[in-house]
Amino acid sequence: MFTPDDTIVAVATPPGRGGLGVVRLSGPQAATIAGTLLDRSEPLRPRHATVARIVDHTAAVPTAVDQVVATAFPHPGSYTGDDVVEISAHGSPVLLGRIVALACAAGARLAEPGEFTLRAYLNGRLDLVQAEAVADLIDAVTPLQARIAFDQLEGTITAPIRELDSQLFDLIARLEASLDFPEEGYHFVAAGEVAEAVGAIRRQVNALLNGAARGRLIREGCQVVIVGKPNVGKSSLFNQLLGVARAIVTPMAGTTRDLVTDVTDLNGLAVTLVDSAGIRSAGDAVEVEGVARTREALGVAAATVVVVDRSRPLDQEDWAVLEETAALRRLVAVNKVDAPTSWVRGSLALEEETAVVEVSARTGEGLERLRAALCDVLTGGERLRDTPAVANSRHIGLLERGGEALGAAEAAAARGAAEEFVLADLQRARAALEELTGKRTPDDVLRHIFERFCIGK
Ligand SMILES: Nc1nc2c(ncn2[C@@H]2O[C@H](COP(=O)(O)OP(=O)(O)OP(=O)(O)O)[C@@H](O)[C@H]2O)c(=O)[nH]1
Ligand SMILES: [Mg+2]
Repeated sequence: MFTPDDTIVAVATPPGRGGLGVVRLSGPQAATIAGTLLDRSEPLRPRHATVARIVDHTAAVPTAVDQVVATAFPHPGSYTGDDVVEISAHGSPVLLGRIVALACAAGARLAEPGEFTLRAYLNGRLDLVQAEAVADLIDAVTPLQARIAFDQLEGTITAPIRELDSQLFDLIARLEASLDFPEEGYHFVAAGEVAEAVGAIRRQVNALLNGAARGRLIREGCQVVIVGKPNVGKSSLFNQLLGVARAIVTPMAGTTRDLVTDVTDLNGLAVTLVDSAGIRSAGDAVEVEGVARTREALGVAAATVVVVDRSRPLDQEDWAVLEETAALRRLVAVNKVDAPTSWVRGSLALEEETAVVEVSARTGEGLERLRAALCDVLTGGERLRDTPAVANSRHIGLLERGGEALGAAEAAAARGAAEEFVLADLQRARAALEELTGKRTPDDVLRHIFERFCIGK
């Protein structure tokens, strides 16, 4: 995986047909290989879009394959930090495949998934946090996810970590100097000063972790299950929230028998909505299995929407569902408010803090309120627009590890422990930060991170 000396090639645009498709070459031979594919005698002018033809010289009679625009980006000022040539061809998988094959015949190797970004990291164009941001940006399904990923690419983590690392480095150097010249009895840094300096760094690490839980929720998305007794309008509500008629809706109780899932953008959160079989004790074998699956989904969901029908009296089955979900993070949707009312809201007898929203899955009334209330339940009421810096569990784990080591160093310094002890904790903190940015990251972690990419990225 870590062989940066050869020249790699891949289609950089998604599979399928389009107006354009881009083939990317990266490595020391990129310009030479592109030269053998293009019908031009002189080399490509750096950073200039050049119209040219791709010619297949491996055929018995050289044949033109496509008209393209080729751009050369000499090292080190390219995406990967290698010499790069990008060839914009017409977006046909047949053509693009042929161009890649011709590049391979001329000496290139097919790129592994994520290898372009891996090279950018190995060549120091991006640190590890930024390389991960590229993957997140490509994978984003909501604009908010894309924004957090782009901020991360722009350095919301990289810049403060670099600053913290240099503060740590300075402190470690002064402590080591004090250790190296003990006989002078001179300390390059006073004991009280050490505790204070470490405390300042620790607080900066903690500040980065502010909103980390919300960041993770935005980045990873979450699952929300819609439950209720049969026929209350779960599937209707599910379809409304998705904006498409995904699940079957009928007037018969027991319509939905299996879990139906789909992803929706809930005010910026990527929420996997799960429509479930109505919870009731009677029913055939299929329904029993459906209810078992509903209970399983309830176990892993971040939140639950309990649907009740206001056009019919509440009954034992409603109470059973309300009781079963009482300990979960939930919201109660009082559905069918367009129909004549059969009971008043107070009849639910819920504790004060449970969010109750009146909706009509038929008319769409109250749907925006339901979305907002669900978002509040998921985020604990924190505003999603204030985007947190940290969203990735790897980053959160390492920052916590760093913060913990700094806390230990601070405590050791405060009680006047020998420099060696303080230093050991500071080195641990520094190692955590260096693993975060990839200055010192084990190969298996790197492999795991770059596996997420697909070919051409
Ligand atoms: N008047 C009115 N009828 C609704 C509303 N929501 C759903 N219905 C009707 O209620 C019936 C049941 O709706 P579904 O969405 O299938 O209910 P469900 O909870 O998924 O039912 P099961 O899958 O059988 O558990 C259908 O006839 C819907 O048209 C609403 O807001 N107002
Ligand atoms: Mg249903």
